[in-house]
Amino acid sequence: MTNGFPPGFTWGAATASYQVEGAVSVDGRGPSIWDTFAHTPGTIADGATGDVADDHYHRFAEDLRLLADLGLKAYRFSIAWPRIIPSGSTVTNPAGLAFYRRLAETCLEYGVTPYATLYHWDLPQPLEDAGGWLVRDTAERFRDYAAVTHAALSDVVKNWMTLNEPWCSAFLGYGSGEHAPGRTVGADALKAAHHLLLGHGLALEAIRCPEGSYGIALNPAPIHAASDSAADRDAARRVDGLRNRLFLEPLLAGKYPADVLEDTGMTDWFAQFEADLPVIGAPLDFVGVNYYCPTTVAAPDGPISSPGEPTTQPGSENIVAVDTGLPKTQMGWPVQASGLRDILVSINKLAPDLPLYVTENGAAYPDELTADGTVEDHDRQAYLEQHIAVCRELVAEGLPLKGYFAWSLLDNFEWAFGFSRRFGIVYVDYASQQRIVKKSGRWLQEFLTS
Ligand code: IFM
Repeated sequence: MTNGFPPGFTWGAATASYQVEGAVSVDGRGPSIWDTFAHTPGTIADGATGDVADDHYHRFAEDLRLLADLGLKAYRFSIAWPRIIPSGSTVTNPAGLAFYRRLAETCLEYGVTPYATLYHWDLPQPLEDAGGWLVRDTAERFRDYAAVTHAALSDVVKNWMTLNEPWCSAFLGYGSGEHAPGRTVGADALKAAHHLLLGHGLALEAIRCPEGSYGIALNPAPIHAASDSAADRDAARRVDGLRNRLFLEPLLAGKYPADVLEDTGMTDWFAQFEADLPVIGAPLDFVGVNYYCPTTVAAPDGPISSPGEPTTQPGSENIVAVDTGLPKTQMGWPVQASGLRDILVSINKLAPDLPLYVTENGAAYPDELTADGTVEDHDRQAYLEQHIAVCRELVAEGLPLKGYFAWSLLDNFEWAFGFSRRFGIVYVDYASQQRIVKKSGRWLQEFLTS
């Protein structure tokens, strides 16, 4: 037992391609929707782009050394589709595959198990130009990309995730427009969600082999009603439907939640695609949970819906998030570790024997590099301690929780927030690209090695 965790429990840290790699025009990489979006004025808080980011493309060996020194035994990274198939379809770029082979081989050299995610949001721009996740063809192209990538790397990478947080791709990308590609039609978010899930299912069909382990990383969150009133409880049902059940039910129970399709006026649209449900709901080897915070919601005073607004809540546009007084991270996200328990237990109820991983967990705080070169991020350490304690309790209770990945190994490009939010257990000085292990990283190291 390591600090109350069984010996086989996986400890890792995670990153994602566009957030850390940089080198956006190197070795034949094509443009992704995030290149286009970040270069569009007004989209990113500090006007930043991922052009250089952490320069992980060139520094991955140093970063992996650091990860291994921290006592971590697994690295969750994502593969950039536009490095592998720059135009999105047909022509494969051997240099892209070679990069991820070097990355995976370096992991193995350092005793670190690679966990690869095939899609952490960098859709090749030509596919967005052809309709993006609003068209079925993108799901099919994703299957082809997954097949080529898996065939080339499955001797060195055994753990695969198809998608990262399809809720974000669909609802932030196509509903609210806060993320690439920046589209803002509520109903489109649901269409995108279906094509993402279909892409997941088709990819799984194409890559699954007995030696590998295959899953998906979701970002479910507990949704609480602000009061016991029927209106607030209905608001919570609606938001829970969009955030959680729209993804968990087709994946784990083979059906879409009827109430969500009804609330959003999408019942007829989804009815055309019933035949996709067995593909989407094919058995998984694990589900990854990216957990940050719970949400509490209340019904609006007026009408629940204002169609036509940019929104992450189609059919429930006017539902409001309520501040319950919990401490918050720099993202404004309330800190409540028991939410991790709630979400893991609820997934376990849907799929009792399915192995679960916490594939992301962490917090942004305004870190300061002190004059003596340290980052004393007590809040982040406390956040990690509290959430890891919940994992320990759940494992002791017999929940099939198999691993925990901190988000993130490195400070990085936090999407619409640019570099203004730091989630790393390792500080990155973006000007010099120097890496400095934060106090939270040292704490984790001690926790894992003591
Ligand atoms: O940085 C993101 C990551 O890309 C996906 N999950 C949430 C993180 C923090 O916002």
